[in-house]
Amino acid sequence: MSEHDRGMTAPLLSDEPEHEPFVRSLDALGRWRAALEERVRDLARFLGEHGLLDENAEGLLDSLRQRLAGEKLVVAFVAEFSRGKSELINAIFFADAGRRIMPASPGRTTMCPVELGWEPEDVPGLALLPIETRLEGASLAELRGQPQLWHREPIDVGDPASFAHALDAVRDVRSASLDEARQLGFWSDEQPADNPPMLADGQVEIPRWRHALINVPHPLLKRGLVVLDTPGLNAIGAEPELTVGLLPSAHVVVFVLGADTGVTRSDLEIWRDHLTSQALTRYVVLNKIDALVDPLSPPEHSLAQIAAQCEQVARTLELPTERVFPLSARQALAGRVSGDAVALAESRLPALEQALAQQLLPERRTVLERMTLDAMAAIREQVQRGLLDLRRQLAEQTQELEGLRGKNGGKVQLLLQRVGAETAEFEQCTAQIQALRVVHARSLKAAMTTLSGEALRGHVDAMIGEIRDSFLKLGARRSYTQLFDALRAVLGMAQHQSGELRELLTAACNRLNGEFGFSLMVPTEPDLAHCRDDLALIERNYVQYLGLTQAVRLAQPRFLEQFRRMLMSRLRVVFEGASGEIELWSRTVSGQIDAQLRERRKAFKRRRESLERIRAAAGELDTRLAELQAQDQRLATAEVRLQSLHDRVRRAATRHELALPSDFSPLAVRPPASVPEPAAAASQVVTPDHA
Ligand SMILES: Nc1nc2c(ncn2[C@@H]2O[C@H](COP(=O)(O)OP(=O)(O)OP(=O)(O)O)[C@@H](O)[C@H]2O)c(=O)[nH]1
Ligand SMILES: [Mg+2]
Repeated sequence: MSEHDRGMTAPLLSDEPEHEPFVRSLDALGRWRAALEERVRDLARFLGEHGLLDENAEGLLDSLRQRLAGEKLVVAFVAEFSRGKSELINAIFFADAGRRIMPASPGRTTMCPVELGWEPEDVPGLALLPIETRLEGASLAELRGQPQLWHREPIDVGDPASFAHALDAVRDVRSASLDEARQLGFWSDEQPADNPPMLADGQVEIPRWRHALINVPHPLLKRGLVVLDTPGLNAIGAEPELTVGLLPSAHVVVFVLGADTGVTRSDLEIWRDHLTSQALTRYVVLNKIDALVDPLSPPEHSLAQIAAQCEQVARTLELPTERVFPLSARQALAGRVSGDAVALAESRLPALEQALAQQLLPERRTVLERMTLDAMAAIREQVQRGLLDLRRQLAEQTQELEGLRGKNGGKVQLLLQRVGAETAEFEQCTAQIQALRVVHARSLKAAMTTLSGEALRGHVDAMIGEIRDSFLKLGARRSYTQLFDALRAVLGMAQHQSGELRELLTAACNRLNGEFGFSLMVPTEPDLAHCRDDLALIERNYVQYLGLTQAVRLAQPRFLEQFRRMLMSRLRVVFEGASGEIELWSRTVSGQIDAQLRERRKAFKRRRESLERIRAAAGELDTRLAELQAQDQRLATAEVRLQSLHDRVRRAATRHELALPSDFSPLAVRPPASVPEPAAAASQVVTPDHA
């Protein structure tokens, strides 16, 4: 059946998500995140309304909410040409459209990486980055922020036929002169085997686009899933960005093989060159098992053949057999579209979906849960301290006023003098605080310089220089290892500097607490161990580009430059993260000082004002005391409410019903479009918390 001859059979992207296993589990994760995000928002709003949200806690809550709401889950499909990646994506994600959405039939090769996702700020549509942008050397990440460079086409999401038609653009090619093809990286005189065939007029065919972004409000994409469809090997080789940038940042890679071809040499090359990193969660699909069915042999025969082939694949790729999924994407798509449960079961796609649902989502959840609980603990401590401080001041003031009952005007005058003297005494702290600020800023700056972008660039450029100059690129691997040793030392240095800063701050704060009655507390400096882990991960991820077999590519200035940019952008994230943590931590201390200073001054002012009012009218005393009591009551209520808001966040975070829906069955099949399915399981997973 061709792409365009099928009518609209079901609404695409209906808000009621299709209840396939993977869909349901992802949906549950999405709901869990949304519920949690809402609880965090409640808490933030409450803290804000009660003036309990200092800058630091606000930053913490903001970034937590952003990650809960916005973090993407990237699943990449990688393979040699024509193994069935696009068809597999259709079967898993777009069967509810009732037709084939991604182009996937003979001769309809995907020519550029295609990223499917949903950004609600943008309209549904297709954005295509022209291939010529490669000449400028800017990385994809940089170009994402430049909308004027992208060619845009809106998509009518209500119409699957026009949606599928728009996606045809990912197959676009154009002809180019040999020179241009060379410059764009599609023609290599050294490795002619991968070159595109030459046309009659001496030109060659190259992809028209460098990257395609498809923005559609698909139920899964709306919940933060990003699907990456990649073109075959040739294009992978020509687009270092894909392998250096996009694949390492994917959370899961699905590597597709064809049962009709087995593991070919070029399949193995892709696997070895790009997918051996231990950091990736990898699944292998042995697609097209329908091709192994021989009508003349008994079915057991082809089953045994499939099993044997899986064993073989697992051995060759050095993976456990459980990670190899034999299936037929074509049969699965057909089965889903026609509502044929038997065909879907025979396709064996549900086993892959089950594995993705069961292993992947709980993993992501654990990461987010830990992050939320950590943030809650930090905020709890800060806010609690602020509240305690406020209540203590109220108690002191109440006590002072209680002492005034039945006293005469002279006594009030005396108290006013005492407040004046105490204020003056207290204000002596400002000189000390000022001096502390100067030393603090200086030490912080030293740590920031250690971790700065310039320092990082210096190290990376030195390595690139060494590689560029090294004869036959023999020393590339060594320069690379040295770079990471140097970067580890940099992190160690920053850790040491922040330790020193903590000692300095602790001593100063203890003095302020002792002399002026502050209740300052310096939290432990951030532990940069996880940054070292990130560094190790990047090191492992990219080392494969420096082997001897890569010498030819390393010799290309364009590749080396892109490699440098990619490495810089990944390392920058780690270093900026580390320096951000140190800065935030150090701000909690200066923030505390500012806040307590402000509060204390306010308290002195309040004391003075209430005494003055009492002096003016004796009857004020009782009113004032009642006011103080009411204020304290409000704070006490806030404390209780805060506790319950916190508990709600924690409960929402640790809800463990995210397991698969109870009626999960790997053989679940989409019912025909006309039969409404109860929106059961997913909504039971996270019931709104009205506590
Ligand atoms: N028999 C059979 N053919 C399949 C199956 N899945 C895909 N195909 C066919 O294999 C060919 C390639 O499928 P695609 O999905 O376009 O493959 P791809 O990996 O995206 O290929 P490129 O975009 O060229 O890299 C098409 O003709 C599909 O119809 C399957 O499960 N069984
Ligand atoms: Mg394809």
